[in-house]
Amino acid sequence: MNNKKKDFIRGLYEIGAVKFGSFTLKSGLESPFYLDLRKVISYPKLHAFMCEMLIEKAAELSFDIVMGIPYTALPSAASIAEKLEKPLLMLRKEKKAYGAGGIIVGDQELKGRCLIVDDLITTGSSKFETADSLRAEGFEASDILVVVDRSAGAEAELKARGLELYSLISLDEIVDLLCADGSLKIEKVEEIRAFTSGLSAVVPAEAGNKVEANPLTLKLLEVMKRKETNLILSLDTEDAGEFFSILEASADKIAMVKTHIDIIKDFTPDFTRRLVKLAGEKDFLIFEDRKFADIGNTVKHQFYGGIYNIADWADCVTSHLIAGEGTVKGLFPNGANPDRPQAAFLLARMSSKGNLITEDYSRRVIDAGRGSSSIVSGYIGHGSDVDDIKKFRAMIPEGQLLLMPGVKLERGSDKLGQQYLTAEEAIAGGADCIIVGRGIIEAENPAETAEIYRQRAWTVYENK
Ligand code: 5BU
Repeated sequence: MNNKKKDFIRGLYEIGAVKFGSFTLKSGLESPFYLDLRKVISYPKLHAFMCEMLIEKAAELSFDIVMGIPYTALPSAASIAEKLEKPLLMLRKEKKAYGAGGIIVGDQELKGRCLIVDDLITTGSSKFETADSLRAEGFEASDILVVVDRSAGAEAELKARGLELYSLISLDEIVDLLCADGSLKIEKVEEIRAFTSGLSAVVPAEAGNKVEANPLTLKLLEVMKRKETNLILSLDTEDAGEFFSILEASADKIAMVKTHIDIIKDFTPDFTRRLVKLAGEKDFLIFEDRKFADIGNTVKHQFYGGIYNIADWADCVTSHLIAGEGTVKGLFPNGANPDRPQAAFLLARMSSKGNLITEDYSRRVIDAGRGSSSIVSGYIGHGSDVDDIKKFRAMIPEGQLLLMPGVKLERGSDKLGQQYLTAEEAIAGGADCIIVGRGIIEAENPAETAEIYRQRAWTVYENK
């Protein structure tokens, strides 16, 4: 190891950018070390030193554009671009979850071969995503320059996807030097090695991306299997008579019925009594799409009180997380009730055009839902195409479900911004269930049409 590297590693240790102990990562994994390179910009000498090393490395490579990845790497990317007189572009952090909208900050007309500059590489999975989205925008993405490579051998996987990795230092080098310096005990070194080698090179975050399915999830999966259906009928009609006439005719085809109870104009408590009775007879679950969004205390009243008394009859409900986790905690203040499986599905993405949900928001919803898996059965999501849904699905833990509205037999949209994928696309992308409303209830024969949706979705689901 050359002296520059040694000085840099010692500098990182001194400012506390490298820490050893026990840290809970976003994925839920316990890590014996923690790297926080965000601190470096606050130490001008160390930062300048790091940039100098990055510039030296970058000068050996051939590229047209420096592509900075937010946020940590942006100052160093700017420094490289300036010194080597190359244009700088930045990848937008708060990009829309999917659909239109630029992902690049800088001159939108610029295209060419870019050097992706980031602070860290761990599994490589986020780098694949970055390269894919840059390629989709018409860039040539082949070289990645990072400060620290803490990957458990992501290099081979990167190469297979046409990406070359360059780094200033590796986690092994940090550990070796600090151990030799006496800053790190040998037992800790072994713990770190065991931890990194245990990570999968491709999607290590997903190594811990697993939760135990809660009782409501298991109940739903059992109904699906028993009835061979992953169709959720969204029975959005205002008339109770029509509601039951469609439901009775289609009940054999569905795993759940989704209600908007507040649109029933002739609602009486008899409505829900009849609904629960029918659900028992015909073996389907009841899903009230209430989209709770308020503070926990208000949500508690909305769920357990009022004229609808949703908690009384709904097996599951939808909830936003915009107000924070208190919303879901307000739904189930005592956690899961072992005698009555009930759970929420969180809105991680929506199907409507122009919705304000960002990728970061979706990720945070899933992180929160993972942490409350005993009362969160999964997520509502959507996507622009099969690949987009697959990427989204990869964030969702095993043991939680993805339900997808905005589904019809053909792609399309309605006049108010609803966007439709096909049933096959939804399931091929990784949705567990499709949610279909007007595609069925406005059909000439809703029950026959429900059967078509059931067959199409179930066939793809079974083949997976
Ligand atoms: P449609 O008739 O199939 O378009 O009805 C879709 C249903 O799913 C409707 O009840 C919406 O309220 C619900 N929905 C949705 O369409 N998109 C979303 O992102 C969410 C719910 Br969340």
